[in-house]
Amino acid sequence: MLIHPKARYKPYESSSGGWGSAKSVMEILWREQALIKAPVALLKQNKPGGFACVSCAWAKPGKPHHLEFCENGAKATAWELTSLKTSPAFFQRHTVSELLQWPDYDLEQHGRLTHPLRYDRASDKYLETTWEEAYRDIGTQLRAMEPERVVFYASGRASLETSFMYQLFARAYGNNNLPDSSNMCHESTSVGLQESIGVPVGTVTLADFELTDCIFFFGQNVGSNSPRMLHPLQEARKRDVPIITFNPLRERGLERFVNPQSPAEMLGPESTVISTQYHQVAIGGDSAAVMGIAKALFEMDKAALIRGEPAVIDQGFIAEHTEGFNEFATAARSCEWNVLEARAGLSRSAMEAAATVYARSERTMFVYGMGLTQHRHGVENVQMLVNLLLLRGNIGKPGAGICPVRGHSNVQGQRTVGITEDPKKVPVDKIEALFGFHVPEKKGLCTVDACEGILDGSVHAFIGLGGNFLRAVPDTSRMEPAWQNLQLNVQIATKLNRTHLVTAEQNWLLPCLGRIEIDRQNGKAQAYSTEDSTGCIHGWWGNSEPVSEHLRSETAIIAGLALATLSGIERIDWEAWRGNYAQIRSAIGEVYPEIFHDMETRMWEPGGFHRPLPAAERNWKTPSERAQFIVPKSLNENTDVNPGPERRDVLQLMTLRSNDQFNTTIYGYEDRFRGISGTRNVVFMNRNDVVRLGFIAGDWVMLTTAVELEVIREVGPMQIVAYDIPEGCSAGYYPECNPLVPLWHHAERSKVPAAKSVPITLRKTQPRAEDLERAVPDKDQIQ
Ligand SMILES: Nc1nc2c(c(=O)[nH]1)N[C@H]1C(S)=C(S)[C@@H](COP(=O)(O)OP(=O)(O)OC[C@H]3O[C@@H](n4cnc5c(=O)[nH]c(N)nc54)[C@H](O)[C@@H]3O)O[C@H]1N2
Ligand SMILES: Nc1nc2c(c(=O)[nH]1)N[C@H]1C(S)=C(S)[C@@H](COP(=O)(O)OP(=O)(O)OC[C@H]3O[C@@H](n4cnc5c(=O)[nH]c(N)nc54)[C@H](O)[C@@H]3O)O[C@H]1N2
Ligand SMILES: [Mo]
Repeated sequence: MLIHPKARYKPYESSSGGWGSAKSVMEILWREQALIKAPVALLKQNKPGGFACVSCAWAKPGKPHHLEFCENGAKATAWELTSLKTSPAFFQRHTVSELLQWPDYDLEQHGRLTHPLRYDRASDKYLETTWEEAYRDIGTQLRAMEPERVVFYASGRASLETSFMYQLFARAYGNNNLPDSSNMCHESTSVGLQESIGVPVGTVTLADFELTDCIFFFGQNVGSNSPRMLHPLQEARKRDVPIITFNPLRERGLERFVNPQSPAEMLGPESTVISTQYHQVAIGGDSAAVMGIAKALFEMDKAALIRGEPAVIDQGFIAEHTEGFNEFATAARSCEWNVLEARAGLSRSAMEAAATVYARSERTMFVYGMGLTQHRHGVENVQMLVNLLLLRGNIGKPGAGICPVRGHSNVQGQRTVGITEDPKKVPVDKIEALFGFHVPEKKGLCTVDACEGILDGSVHAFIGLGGNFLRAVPDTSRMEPAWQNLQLNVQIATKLNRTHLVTAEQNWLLPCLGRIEIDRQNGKAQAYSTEDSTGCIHGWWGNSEPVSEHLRSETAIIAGLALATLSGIERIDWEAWRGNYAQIRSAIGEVYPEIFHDMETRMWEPGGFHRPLPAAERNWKTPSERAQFIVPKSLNENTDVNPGPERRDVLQLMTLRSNDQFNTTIYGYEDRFRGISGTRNVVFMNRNDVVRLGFIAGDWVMLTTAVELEVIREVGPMQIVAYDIPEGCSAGYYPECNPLVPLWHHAERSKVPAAKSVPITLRKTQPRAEDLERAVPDKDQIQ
């Protein structure tokens, strides 16, 4: 186990990137004992002929940098190529009950899973099994179940080939129960953009970054979560492109950047200022802020017309391409500045400053992440961005558009090839004609629905294609006991995590190859493909020897399960597909010819091939065939959990990633840019709130959800860190804070858990012995 360094809080003074980044990479290579394999692999990361980074979904350029990876991509590679192993001998030494006490970090840090395992209740241990036994027994059990009671979850990593097979497996088995991590992430984007501009994905590509003259950034922590994007941002800044950021926290990566791959920058004093305006919007205040900017634009437009100057609002574009403008204009004009100021937590001048720069630019793009989507009004937040872009014709021209920054490296691609609970979003006719089985009409379960089904006992079995479902979902303290009533828990995974340890009646742990490993089928190395955040589809090869000869590829595992489960009436040659992935790609091309025709050659184009994006050509696939202005129902976040103005003890909590984690995978206890070291048990608060609520920085507190008090939702002890965050707002780490998020508190329509706006109260408590040993609040923390 990790010996925790002393916990420490010290504000970070340097830029993002830079020497801190280089040091952090070396540390993890050392710890994972991956110093030999990983550096060789890193040279091939995100390169033609190499492999797609297993970390984020950011675009891969056609002409890559010498080292096309970032600090966190390097950590992800080291994490996967580790020499450490979690073998059957490990499970002989530790019971599952014992492992349940281990923190997430320790579980994964122990290394890669090496053998297929079956849980044995008598000894409370995972025991080695064979692939034949696993397929046979799981198949027998699935055949005996009602298909509607089985869930097929996918975390967003698996390749297009694997994902395509997986959704066919679920549908041929008899359901559309295909929740995926996107249900907790950018589903608000898929719903919002589809309605507004007729595509479920962003319209921006890397080429647009070279042409843009203004970038707005909402609720995305680029320095930690998509650091490779700092390169195009830095380039844009060198061209003097303004970058206007909206984020409650002052995130280091959005402030200054030193390119760790540039010797001149590493040795010199210069760093690039990233954000030219930084607006610390209140949590959930973005729609109000954007409405304020729109209102300012209307006022500027009116003034310009009176002075005989060029218009600010692009009436020509609006008349030709949009619908709903008048309603939106009326709504924006009728908003009161004082209401907008209160909701956004920003001054009118701040909103006007942003509007002024926006009005000056010709080609603006809006970039955003979880700070917008994971709210009660996540869908409307996304649509508000579109409204503002449409006012100046900023969709469908070079250098402009909307850019959701996706999470998992193939999460967007999984949707493209059919991983969705909604059969209306897949070409049912083609699937039925080609594969000879009936696709169930009934809508399946998304993530929140699946959780409800687990809680009410209607879901009986769970298959996980990667991920750590039980840690990632909301309301984890309620979910874990209910999970134990499942009859079957099958997890295809690379490393051990908590979802494998909270046991159902029957549990199987099926270890798979990672993306960086060579996947040989019938003696031949297989290529595979993924789609990045900008809709580009790339082919890849793994290039490291697998850590264990007992691993199977995800594709082979799904074929094995399908062969053991399905009746055989479907015309899918699982054996042939498993032996040659080109055949899967050819089937994908037949089901989705507009996107994937000639994929076998096109996926090797430098930078990948771009999927058709009608909105980027101003071809609007909406019912009205126009881009839609959509007036939000409310500018008030959290209409479902609003504690009321009299509850001054309630803070809004956002749950965030540190710089040392990939989702529930914890690489370490350093959140360098936020100055946190050695711990994750902290809550960030405004200094005035700390004092006003009767605490001092460094105090230990329990956090409790401030609604539905009959259900106890509590985490802690957490240590208070006084931080530069707006009053009334607070922040803690995901997944530690997930028990605080009520399952029903999710975005309307997209059902993305509202993990960024949880009302909480704090209660002073005593630290545990192990907390005390580590906790040393900095002196400057104590008022
Ligand atoms: N290294 C690393 N990379 C990752 C991941 C990882 O865990 N580690 N995860 C991957 C995945 S799956 C995803 S989805 C992405 C997530 O990447 P992000 O979208 O950056 O997600 P978060 O870390 O949750 O942080 C969201 C940001 O939103 C801000 N924020 C919170 N609430 C609000 C709000 O109401 N308004 C505004 N304007 N801002 C707000 C927070 O301060 C924070 O800076 O990254 C992907 N890449
Ligand atoms: N409170 C709160 N909750 C959140 C969020 C938040 O911001 N706040 N963010 C949400 C978001 S955006 C997301 S995307 C979800 C993430 O939810 P998930 O995708 O379910 O979780 P991960 O942590 O990415 O999954 C990690 C596990 O994946 C397995 N794994 C890694 N690589 C591979 C592989 O190549 N193949 C296979 N088969 N398995 C692999 C490993 O066993 C590892 O333990 O969490 C969501 N939950
Ligand atoms: Mo995500």
